[in-house]
Amino acid sequence: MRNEIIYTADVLQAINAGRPVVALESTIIAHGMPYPQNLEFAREAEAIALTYSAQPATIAILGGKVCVGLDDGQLEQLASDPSVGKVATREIGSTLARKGNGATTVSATMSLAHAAGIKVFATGGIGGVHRDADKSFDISADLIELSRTPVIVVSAGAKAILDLPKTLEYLETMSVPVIGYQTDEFPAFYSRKSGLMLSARANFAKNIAATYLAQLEMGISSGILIANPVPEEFDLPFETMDKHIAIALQDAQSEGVEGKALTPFLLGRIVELTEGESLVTNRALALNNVKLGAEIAFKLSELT
Ligand code: PSU
Ligand code: MN
Repeated sequence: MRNEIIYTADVLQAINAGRPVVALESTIIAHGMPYPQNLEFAREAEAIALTYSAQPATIAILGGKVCVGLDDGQLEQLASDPSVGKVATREIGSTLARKGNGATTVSATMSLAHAAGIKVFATGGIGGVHRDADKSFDISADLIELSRTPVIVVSAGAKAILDLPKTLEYLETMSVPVIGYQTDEFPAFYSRKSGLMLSARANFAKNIAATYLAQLEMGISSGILIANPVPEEFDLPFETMDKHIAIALQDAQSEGVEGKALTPFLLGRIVELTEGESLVTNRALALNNVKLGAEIAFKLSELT
C-alpha cells in the first residue's frame, strides 16, 4: 500500500551515481503557459538541462503516483489536459490517496524533489505575498516550503504580480537566504530590476553550492532562493509591466478570481495584454534558470 516514487531510469541512475540532477516543476507547464507553447517549453527545459550536463527530472503526480522524470507522452498530458489540477504541498496527500493527477507548484515540487533525493530545482518565478495581502491574507505556500525544505530553488525572483517588498520581508522572517546571481538587486520576474536590494550575492555557481553544503553541515533545514535576472534581451520594463499588472489585478477583482486560481489568471491575462510578449519573456527567464540550475547541480556533484 506504500506510495512509492516512480523514477525514470535516467533519473534514478543519475541520483544513485551522484551525477547532477535538476528538478523541474509542472504547474508552470499546466497552469502557467498556454498550449502548445507550454509543451515546447517543457521539452526545451529538459534539453537545456542535458546540454549543461545535468539530468532533468520534471515532477508531477500522475495516476496517483509521484513521477520524478516524465516521458514525452506525460509532458503532453500535463500540457494539454485541463483536468490536471494545481497541487501545492498541502494537496499532495489527497491527490495520491484518490489516485489523481496533479501539476506541482514550487512548494509541492520542492517537497517531492527533497523526498526523491534531488537538491536543485529550477522554476520561473516563485509565489509570494500578494499585493492586497493585508486584506486577503494571500501568501503563497512556496515561501513556507522554502523555510523548511533544503532544496536550492533557482528563480527570476518572485512574480511581479506580487508585493515584492513584502515578499522579501517575509523571506527574511522565515530565515530563507535570498542570493542574487551576478546581481545586487532582486529581479522582478519580467524585469531585471525592481529597485529592491539584496543582502547576498554570488557570482559563481560553485559559491551557491558551497553555501548550500555549509547550511546542511550546520543542520539548517531551509532552502535557498536564487534570484537570477532574465537575460537582458528579454527584459520588459518594470513601469510598462506594472501598468498591465494593474489592469489584470482589476479584472481578477471584478471577475471574483481568488485563491489558487489567481496566479494562473493573472499570468494568462498579462499574456493577452502584452500580446504574447510576456510569454516570450517568461519562457526565456525559466530556461535561463534551468541553465543555472544545471550549473549549480554540476558544482554540487563535484563538491560531494
Ligand atoms: N513560475 C512561472 N509560472 C508559474 C509558476 C511559477 O513562471 O505558473 C507557478 C509556480 O508553480 C508557483 C505558483 O508555485 O505559480 C504560485 O502559485 P500561488 O501564487 O497560488 O502560490
Ligand atoms: Mn495564494
